[in-house]
Amino acid sequence: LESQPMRRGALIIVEGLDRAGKSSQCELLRDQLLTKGHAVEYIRFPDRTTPIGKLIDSYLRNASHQDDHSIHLLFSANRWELAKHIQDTVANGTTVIVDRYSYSGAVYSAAKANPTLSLEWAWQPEVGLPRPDICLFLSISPEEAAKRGGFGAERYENETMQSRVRQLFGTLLDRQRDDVCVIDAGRTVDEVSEEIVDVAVKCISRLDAIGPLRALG
Ligand code: Z5A
Ligand code: MG
Repeated sequence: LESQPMRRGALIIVEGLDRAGKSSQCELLRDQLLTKGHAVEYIRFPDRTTPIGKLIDSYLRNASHQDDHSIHLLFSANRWELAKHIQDTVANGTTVIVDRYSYSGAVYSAAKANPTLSLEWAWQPEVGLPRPDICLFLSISPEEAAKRGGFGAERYENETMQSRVRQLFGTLLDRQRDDVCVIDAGRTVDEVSEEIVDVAVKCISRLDAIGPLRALG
């Protein structure tokens, strides 16, 4: 019997504003892909379980202070510590779904309007990380997001940050537009999920044309 060559998994990033439904949709996508017979792993950033992740968690809960550049590099380091795992998992045929990634990383830090922390500066530590085969950006209006509950108690959950984040996401996603698919996340959970599963399945079927996992530039 001739053995089939091993097909790699896809790297699917889910991004978006607060309360856009990223985590809900990542779980639904994982379940749908599993039902269709794909091997899937779901990871989220920040990964608050690692030693670096614990520093990030403390910072986000306002339990500790960090210099803006320093915390930015910790968020990035939190991705680098999982980069090899993502590469190996994808190479072994498992599709990896990631809840927030470098896009959130660059945008939230740049939204602080620190004069020495531009979007360009913030993107640099992300260069070389595994590049998504597709980045699904869950787009939602401030009005629609507000209907899903008020701001939480974490550091960036306020109006000023959120409106800057919205604007910066626009700039960054335009620059990375080859990888991005914008999803209208203001619809019902099921409507959004149906489109996401459809885009993800198409992405998985295109992997032969894409070739091996690429790196962010
Ligand atoms: N951050 C950073 O600064 N740098 C980085 O590198 C990274 C992150 C990776 C914590 O992230 C903070 O870290 C975040 C960015 C920063 N700061 N802020 N602000 P996080 O991912 O841990 O944050 P989160 O609290 O888990 O996610 P979220 O954005 O607030 O929510 P979500 O995952 O997009 O949504 P959800 O939890 O799936 O749903 C929210 C609610 O809406 C929930 O009650 C759902 O039941 C409801 N929902 C979901 N979908 C729908 C629809 N379609 N209709 C109606 N209601 C819905
Ligand atoms: Mg979430």
